[in-house]
Amino acid sequence: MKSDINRKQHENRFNDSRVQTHPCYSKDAHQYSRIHLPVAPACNIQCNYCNRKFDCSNESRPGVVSKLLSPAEAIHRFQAVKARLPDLKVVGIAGPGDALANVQATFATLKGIKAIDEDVHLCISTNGLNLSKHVDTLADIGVHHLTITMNTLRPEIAANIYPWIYFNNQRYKGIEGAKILIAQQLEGLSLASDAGILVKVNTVLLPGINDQGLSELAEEIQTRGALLHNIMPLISDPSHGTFFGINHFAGPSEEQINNAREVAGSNMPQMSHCQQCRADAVGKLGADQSCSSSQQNLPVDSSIEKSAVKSISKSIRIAVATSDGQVIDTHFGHAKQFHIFDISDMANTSDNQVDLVEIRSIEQYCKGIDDCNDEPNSLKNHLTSLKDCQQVLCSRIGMEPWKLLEQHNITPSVDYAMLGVSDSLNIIGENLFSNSQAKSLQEAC
Ligand code: CLF
Ligand code: SF4
Repeated sequence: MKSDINRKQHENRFNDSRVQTHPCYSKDAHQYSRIHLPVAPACNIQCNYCNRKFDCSNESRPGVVSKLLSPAEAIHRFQAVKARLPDLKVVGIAGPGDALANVQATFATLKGIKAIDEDVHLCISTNGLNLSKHVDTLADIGVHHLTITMNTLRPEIAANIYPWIYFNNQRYKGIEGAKILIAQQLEGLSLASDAGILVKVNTVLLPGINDQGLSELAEEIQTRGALLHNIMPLISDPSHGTFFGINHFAGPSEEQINNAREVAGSNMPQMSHCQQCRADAVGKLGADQSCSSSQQNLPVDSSIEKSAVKSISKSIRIAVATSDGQVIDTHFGHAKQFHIFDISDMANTSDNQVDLVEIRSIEQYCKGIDDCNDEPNSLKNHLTSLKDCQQVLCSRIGMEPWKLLEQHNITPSVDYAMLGVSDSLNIIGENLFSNSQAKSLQEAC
């Protein structure tokens, strides 16, 4: 359903106190600070202006990397920063991947923050692919500010920006993927607006690629209830390793940005004070105290904060064959994807940290009994794809792949078949690192 908000109503929405106290939504709210909590590592699409080594470029400058936090660490960071910055008004989740490709961590963090501070604004940024199915949860948690990055309404243009998307457990490429992404973004925008969420739309201006059609984009998002439009310049540097950077696509000049804002501005109010901040930004816009680059700005006597920045002493990478990310339910030979996790032993604490690194797609090599093929050659792709992992968890596995994995120093395991992913990884972490701590104590003696 389209929201169809007329201009007068639209203008009135800017009087909302939730707009006037959010520094991104109102230029006049510059006295308020925001914090980004980097709890969302994975992403479900590929943008040609993004290199996943760096933060999500839909809200961030490429070329800077945030240290991931678990939800518990993120909540601790918020408490420590709030004690130092009483004007902290907004908590945002803007990467380093997509907030809604990491819903467990995103929702746990937002709920935890809301439980300790009812007044703070909760804000997330997403590419929109998973938005429609999570709008109700976001509204229930109390998220009032949402950014969707939408670069075009035209699939033939989008196919040049997004080589693939990953949706409902399947990868879609080119025009097919572009159509799904655009449809999901539009539906998510309408649902979020209808739920009373203040939606901002970010658009990365890509000269020669998406500069045509900005007017129709602005008109459509206005009709569907978006409040604000933020046209941001492509930052394209070959050293960032993005597709556009390596292939020397140029970012827009100031004149091109101004023209684009003028064209889109006839339909949508334009934001012009965006700082393209990083996924762990802290402070007022334009006066950043980003966490990992200036830890000295954090209170030195805060034991909470110290635990949030504790360092990793050892880690192990594990591939999990799971269809839904919840249960280890997939036969090794039937897996079309592996969830890749890092379990880290945190120095000087008894904690382990479990982080989802990515969902890695792979060609299924066994398609049933008639096609079952345990030949070493058919496993080459699997071995190459999993070569950075030390363990594989699955529900079942044949003898031949078991032996081959072991020969490549990857330990297969069916010990956790049909058990929860998260519980299993926690148990493995405890077993591994408590043993290793005991061992290193013995060696020290
Ligand atoms: Fe962060 Fe984004 Fe929320 Fe602001 S940033 S999630 S809406 S709290 Fe703001 Fe930073 Fe620009 Fe984003 S200046 S990159 S628009
Ligand atoms: Fe990168 Fe963000 Fe695009 Fe994902 S949505 S590919 S993290 S820019």
